[in-house]
Amino acid sequence: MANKKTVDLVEEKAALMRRDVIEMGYAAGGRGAHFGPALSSIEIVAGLFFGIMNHDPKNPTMADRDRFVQSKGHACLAYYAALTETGYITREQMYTFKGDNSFLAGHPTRNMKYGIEVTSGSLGNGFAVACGMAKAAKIKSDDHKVYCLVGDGECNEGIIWEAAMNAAKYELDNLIAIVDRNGVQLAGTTKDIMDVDIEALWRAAGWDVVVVEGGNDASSVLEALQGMRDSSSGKPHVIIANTTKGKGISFMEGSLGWHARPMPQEFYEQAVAELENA
Ligand SMILES: Cc1ncc(C[n+]2csc(CCOP(=O)(O)OP(=O)(O)O)c2C)c(N)n1
Repeated sequence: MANKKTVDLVEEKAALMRRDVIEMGYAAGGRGAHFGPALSSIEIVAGLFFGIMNHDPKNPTMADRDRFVQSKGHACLAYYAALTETGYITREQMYTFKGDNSFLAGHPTRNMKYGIEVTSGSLGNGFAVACGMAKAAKIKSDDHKVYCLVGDGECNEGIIWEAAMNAAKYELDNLIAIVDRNGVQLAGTTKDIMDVDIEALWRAAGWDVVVVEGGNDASSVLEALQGMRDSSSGKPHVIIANTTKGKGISFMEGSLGWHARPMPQEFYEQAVAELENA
């Protein structure tokens, strides 16, 4: 069981991060933002930054820090919200999202000063980089972990399986992937686009697999993350977290239309009201 104090902290931070996602995305105006993909992953990202990872916002390059790679880079609003709430970036910087000359682009761009480990956004690539980082840690006998957030649609990418098999071959048990299984991609549901049993695929690739039914429940997510962090199975680990795309905003939940788009004022006001009354 996850410690109650940690669960409470992650829930509190998750609520703040949801508000940050809405604020940043709205401030981006006509440039739009990926709302649904960020909101489904909030408890996973909050759980990592506030409950699991060894990291220090005052020392982003600390040698033994755990690494976070957001392979589903289009969901960067969740990442930037975590960087804001932990103190890697200021609120003022947060509001520059997608602005001219901002370092907070529409997909994460490596910037170690502010805790952004890996450039990502071309789906699958971040995961392959994470596998390489875990292998590098093994070579150097470093004992930090590498956590990598992947989308369920992203699991359709060939590079995922090439890298996954490689990670199993090299027994990268310092690598923990979390699949945000929200069931909705860019142009359809994951079932419609490619109806495959990803649990079986990860197992066949040689990974330890755990499925979390409550992927938007802080306690369930923390328990799974702790279990994988403490496991010494000799295999890389994957948590398949069943989540809801757009979680927390009624008109975004399960919606293809809110994968990515601008947010008109009336929707912003409704979203803020819903979060304030949650
Ligand atoms: C290699 C590559 N192909 C296509 C895209 C365009 N794209 C951006 S998000 C997305 C859907 C991703 O779906 P999923 O992994 O399920 O993540 P979710 O948005 O549901 O969180 C696609 C196809 C991309 N970023 N990279």
